[in-house]
Amino acid sequence: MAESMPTAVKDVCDVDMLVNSFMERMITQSPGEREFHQAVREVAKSVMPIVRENPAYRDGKVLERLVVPDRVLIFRVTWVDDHGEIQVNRGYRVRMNGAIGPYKGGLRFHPSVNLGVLKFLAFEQVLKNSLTTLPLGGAKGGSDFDPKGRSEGEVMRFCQSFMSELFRHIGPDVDVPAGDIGVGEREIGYLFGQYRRLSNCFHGAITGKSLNWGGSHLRLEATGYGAVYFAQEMLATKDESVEGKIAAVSGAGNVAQYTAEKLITLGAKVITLSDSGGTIVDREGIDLEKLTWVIELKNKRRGRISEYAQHFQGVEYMAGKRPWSIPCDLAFPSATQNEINEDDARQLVQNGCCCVCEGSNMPTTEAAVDVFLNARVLYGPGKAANAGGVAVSGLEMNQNTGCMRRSRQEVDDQLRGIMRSIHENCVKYGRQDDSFVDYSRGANVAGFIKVADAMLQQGAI
Ligand code: NDP
Ligand code: 2IT
Repeated sequence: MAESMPTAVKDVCDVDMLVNSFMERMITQSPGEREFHQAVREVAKSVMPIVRENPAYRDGKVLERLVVPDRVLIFRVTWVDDHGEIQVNRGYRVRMNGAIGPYKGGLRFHPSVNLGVLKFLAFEQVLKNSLTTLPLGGAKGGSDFDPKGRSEGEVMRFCQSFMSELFRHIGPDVDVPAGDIGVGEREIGYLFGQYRRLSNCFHGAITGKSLNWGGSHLRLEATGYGAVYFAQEMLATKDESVEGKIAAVSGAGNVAQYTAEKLITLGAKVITLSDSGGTIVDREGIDLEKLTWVIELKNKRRGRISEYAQHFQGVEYMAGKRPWSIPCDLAFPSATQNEINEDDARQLVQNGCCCVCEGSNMPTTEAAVDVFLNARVLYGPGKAANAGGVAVSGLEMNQNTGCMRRSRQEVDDQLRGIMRSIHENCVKYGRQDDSFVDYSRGANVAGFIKVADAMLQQGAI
């Protein structure tokens, strides 16, 4: 049967077989870690042809090594709530790969956090950090602590207890955490305060710090702005721009807020935001004034997005729903993983969406990615499109080392330059024979080659 197949078809079958057997082994070694398996499969499909053709990668077992963390820290976080009751959470730091620089990646505080989720995030981070052009290894950490409904005092005590263990494992040349879901400016402040107290050092062991104590201009905005810059680059390949386009954004946190702000500034009409309760649809468009209200609602009052529909007129609230049924030209998933499924993807395509740009990490399921690629939609995967956040973290690190601060304009220019170079790299490795760019493949291959080469050069470790 295989012998009568055309060479190209046989090639695809061979690669599929290699991916399947690699995945089987990998799943046996890390059972039950569903999101991690999903993230690895997506990358393995892209890079397997290169591994197969390159004996150094194959014999060096680079892919096999990449899916086993360099080290995993798991620790107990004990703290006392406002009622005097002892609470116990789990803390984690997954150091996935340190071949190209000190470990770097955010901390997530959310009840859904477990080892598998953090391994998927750390794995994505390795390739993302490689794409940024900066010398950063990949890690992720966090806790199953849920900040929702907790008082300021409880959040502070939790952060202090978490850092009381983590502080001995991090440092500016070792491992540099930052924010992610549930870890924003407030939590970074408490975490850094405790780090400084215990380590007796004031240096850049954490990024996302406030501007007046070592932070960088634009770190707060960087992920959202970077995602829009990446969308601009993708659209430019079709002589298109974001101006005048209708955009659906999911989430209402850090990434969603600054994605929306940049889109509005560039003349797009942003019509949705969401949180874990549901989606608001404002067909008039969310302007900068309304967005300032949302930022105050989410960052200060810590309220629900449903309140937007009560506060502003003519706004629909879709309880328990995500934004993807609403017709739009551009989609910016910016909340969490697996928030676009196959049906959502079909609906987006049917409604004429031409560009999907991922602010969140792995928001699109495997089947949904295939829908976008088959429909020839401009699809910017998270590890490329949301790399602006960690890139400006890298710039914060080198400003800390040099005891200096770059201007907002300088950082913005660097961020744009980095997003442009990530886009170029994706095009280089992702362009197909029909000239369609598979950005997912491009990002995976470009990110992989740099880390794989460093691993080979550093020997069997
Ligand atoms: P925030 O905590 O600031 O905001 C998260 C938003 O997503 C909230 O609106 C939250 O709603 C919603 N959300 C979280 N979990 C779920 C869920 N399970 N179902 C539905 N909605 C959910 O986090 P960020 O904005 O920082 O992060 C958003 C995404 O961007 C994540 O995937 C993160 O990994 C990624 N990212 C973040 C970067 C950063 O620098 N912060 C950098 C690169 C990527 P609710 O308040 O109801 O929970
Ligand atoms: O997913 C991510 O890239 C982040 N949460 C940011 C990591 C960082 O170190 O700034």
